[in-house]
Amino acid sequence: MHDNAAPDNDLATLERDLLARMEAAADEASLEAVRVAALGKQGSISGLLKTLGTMTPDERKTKGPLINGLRDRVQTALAARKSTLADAALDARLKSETVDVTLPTRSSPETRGRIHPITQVIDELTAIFADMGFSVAEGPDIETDDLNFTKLNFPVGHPAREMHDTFFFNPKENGERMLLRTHTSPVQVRTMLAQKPPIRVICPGRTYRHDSDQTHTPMFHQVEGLVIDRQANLGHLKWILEEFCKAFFEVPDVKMRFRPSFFPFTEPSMEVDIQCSRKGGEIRFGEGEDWLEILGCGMVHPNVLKNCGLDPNEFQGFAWGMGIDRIAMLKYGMDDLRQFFEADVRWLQHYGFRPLDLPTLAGGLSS
Ligand code: 2U9
Repeated sequence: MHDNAAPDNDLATLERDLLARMEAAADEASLEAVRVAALGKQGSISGLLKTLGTMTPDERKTKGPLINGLRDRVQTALAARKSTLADAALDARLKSETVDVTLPTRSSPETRGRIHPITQVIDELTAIFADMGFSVAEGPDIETDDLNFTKLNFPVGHPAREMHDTFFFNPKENGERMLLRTHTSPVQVRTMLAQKPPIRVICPGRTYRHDSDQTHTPMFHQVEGLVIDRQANLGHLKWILEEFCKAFFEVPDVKMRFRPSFFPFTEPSMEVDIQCSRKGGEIRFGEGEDWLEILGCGMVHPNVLKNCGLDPNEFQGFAWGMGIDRIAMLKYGMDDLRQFFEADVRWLQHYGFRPLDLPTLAGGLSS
């Protein structure tokens, strides 16, 4: 027998010892320590395997299978114990990390936020008029006197200018006075100056007048529409407004009433009422015998066409305007306009809209 070679009974002891340590290992880390002690670089079995090289061929013939057999059995036992420990660890984790699927989900900021009713109504208007072939035009809040008044046929010094309760800026050195636009009409003027007919635009946006009570705020929102073509007429205007009212108030039919009125920029001019019922303090559209004024409209005045570079003998058109805040209040039942602009999150939680419920004609405007 070679000096280095372990006697057979030592191999049996080593095997028993390793198997006992494997059994005693309570987790995968302790088992790994047993593996390193046996099969690592300095491990007991690795040491035995190294002695094979120093043995005589006869000795190797007898000891080789014994040592290799020991290594194989230890490796198999290690793998079996490892899998048992892994299963036990997984069981323990599954027990401690149970998920209660009945718990409510935590809402994320993008679902917790709310869309302001004005934004919602502008999105609704845009969806309705886009479906009828209109595009959306925007312009600056600070305007020139020329675009806000003069081009729209408000003669200089005319009392209609005063009726708009305009916020003026201090005059510039050249005497020109800028102002906060009193209506979105200058956007249509800009569109007519920049584009050739046919024109079909809606212009939603902020407007400003010196006025404040339950139904007026110094800043409010309007949407105006404009169609310019060779043949555009009041029949087309009536159809567009009827389709708009049905879609916006989400009713299958609505009666409308056109009353003569006056605006400097349209001739003839009309105010439009829609049919409603007011039973129990609640307004319903598309039914009842009452009327509610919702917008103004008319054929674009020939002077306005001329001022915007169009020949009134060649082109004609119609326009309308309405207060967005007012139709939002009518549709969604708020009674004080001032609350729209108080930035009170409790009000917004109540009256606001979910950010991912975008209004579409197919999917519903306000579902
Ligand atoms: C151009 C030509 C014509 C826009 C129009 C009205 C009638 C109207 C009011 C409704 C309620 C404003 O918010 S409100 O106070 N507007 O009644 N607006 S026609 O006419 C135009 C605009 C631009 C170039």
